[in-house]
Amino acid sequence: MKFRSRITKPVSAVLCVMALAVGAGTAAAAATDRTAQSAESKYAAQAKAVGLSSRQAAQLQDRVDAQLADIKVPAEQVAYNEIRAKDGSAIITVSVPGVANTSCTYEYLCLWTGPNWTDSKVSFYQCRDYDLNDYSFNNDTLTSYKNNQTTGTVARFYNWEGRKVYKFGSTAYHTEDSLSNTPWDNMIDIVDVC
Ligand SMILES: [Ca+2]
Repeated sequence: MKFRSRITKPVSAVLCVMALAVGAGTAAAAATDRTAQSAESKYAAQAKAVGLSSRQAAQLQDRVDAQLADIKVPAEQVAYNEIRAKDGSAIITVSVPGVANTSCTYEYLCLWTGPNWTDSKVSFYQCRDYDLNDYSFNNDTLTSYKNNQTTGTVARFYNWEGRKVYKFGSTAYHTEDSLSNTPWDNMIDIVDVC
């Protein structure tokens, strides 16, 4: 007991100071909480609008959170199933059961992990190399894509074999419903968008 009380006092003094510090930060924290809450309720309303139950919406939000944690570039959630790279270079769309997500915005190169433009999707905009793994679109999972960039724009697809190895190209407008018809299904690691 003696040992315990000897350390308890300084510890409680520290806790007291910490509590004061927390108190000072409370107003700012509350404001942040309110912002987060209103975003959460906005996304929950969007999920409800496409027919998801509260439980499904919560499960989807968990998946969005997991993908946000997995993305290696600065990014933020911008819709109930959508994450955007803060530099505008990419949009990640989390798949929603029962909600078709086969579209590809004009001037984007869109990739999907599933055949026929299903499952996880990422849309790239900038003319540069993208390492798929940086965008929570795991390496070796690309199966379908749409190249909806301006007509004639060429996207190039690479496998990592100790170095970047070119596998195939795609000239807009062009779509591939399944790479399982090719030698390159679940292989690509790097895409040079344009
Ligand atoms: Ca690979």
